[in-house]
Amino acid sequence: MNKQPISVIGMPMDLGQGRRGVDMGPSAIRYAKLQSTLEALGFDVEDLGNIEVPSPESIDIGENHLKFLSAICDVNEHLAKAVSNVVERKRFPLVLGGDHSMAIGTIAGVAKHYENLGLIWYDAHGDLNTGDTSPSGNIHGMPLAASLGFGHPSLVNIGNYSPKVKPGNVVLIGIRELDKGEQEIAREIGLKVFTMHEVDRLGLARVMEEALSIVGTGTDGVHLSLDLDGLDPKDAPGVGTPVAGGITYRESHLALEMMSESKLITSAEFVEVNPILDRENMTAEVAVALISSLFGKKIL
Ligand code: HAR
Ligand code: MN
Ligand code: MN
Ligand code: MN
Repeated sequence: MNKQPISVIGMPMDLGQGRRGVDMGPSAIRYAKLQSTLEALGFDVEDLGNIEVPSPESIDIGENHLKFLSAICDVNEHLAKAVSNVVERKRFPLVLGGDHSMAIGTIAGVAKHYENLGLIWYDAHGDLNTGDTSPSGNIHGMPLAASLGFGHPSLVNIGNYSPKVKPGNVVLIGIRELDKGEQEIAREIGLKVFTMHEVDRLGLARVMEEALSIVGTGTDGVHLSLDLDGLDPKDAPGVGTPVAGGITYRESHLALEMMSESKLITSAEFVEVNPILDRENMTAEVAVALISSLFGKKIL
C-alpha cells in the first residue's frame, strides 16, 4: 500500500480564547514524539514549522464581542496558504494547535481543493457562535459557524471564498455544551449532531458508522477537526474549556481507527492542547496516540 506523505504545520494560536498556554500545544505534541511515531508507521513526514502568531500582549484586543479579530484573520490567512500548498503538493496536511479559531484557516486552505468537503467536528462544543450570539467574544467558539458561512464577514471570507462546507456534509461528535444561539443555528440548518446522548445510547461504533456514512456520501474529501476537549477531561485534562462526561480514551481510539479504516480522511487538525493545564504532557501524548490510530496503527 502506498502511504501518502504527511506535512506537519504548527499553529501556536492562543488569541481565540482567554487562557494562556495553548500556544504551546504544537511544541507539546512534537515533544510527545509525533514525527518519529509516524515514521515508525512507515510515513514520509516533513515538519514545516510554525505559523507566526503574535502574542496577545503585543496587539490590541479590539472589539469585545470578537476579541483579536484582525490578528486572528491575518494568521488564519497565512495558515490557509500553508495548508493549501501542502494539498497542492499531494501531501496530507496535519495541523497542530493551538486554539480552535485556527480551524477557520485550516479549512479555508483545504476546502478550496474540493467540490464537496466532508467535515467531522469532534468536540465538546459546537463552535457555532457568531459575534452576535457568543457569550464570551472568544473566536475559538466560532470556527464551525464561520466555515459554514455564518458570522463576521472577515472570518467568513478567509481565503476569499465562502462557504467552505455545506451543512449536509458536516457531522459533530461528542457535543455536550451548546449555547442558545448555537442550538438555534444547528436546528435551523439541520446539522447532524451526535451529542453524548447518542454516544451513550447507540455506542461509539454505531455513531461512527453513521457519521462516516454521512461525510463519505457525495463528498470528495473529509477533514477531521479534533478538539481534545471532546474527550473526557479525565483522559485529556490539558484543555482550556473542559466539560465533564466526554468521550473516553478507548472510544476515541476506536473512532480514529474507524476513520482510518474508512480511508476517507484527507486532512486533519488536533487542537486546544494546553500544556500549562496538563499533567506531564498527558494530553499531547493522547493526541499523538490518536494520530497513530488515524494513520493506521494496528496492535496486530
Ligand atoms: N461556547 C462557548 C463560547 O463560545 C465556549 C467555547 C468553547 N471552547 C472551545 N471550543 N474549546 O470548542 O465562548
Ligand atoms: Mn500578514
Ligand atoms: Mn472546539
Ligand atoms: Mn471544545
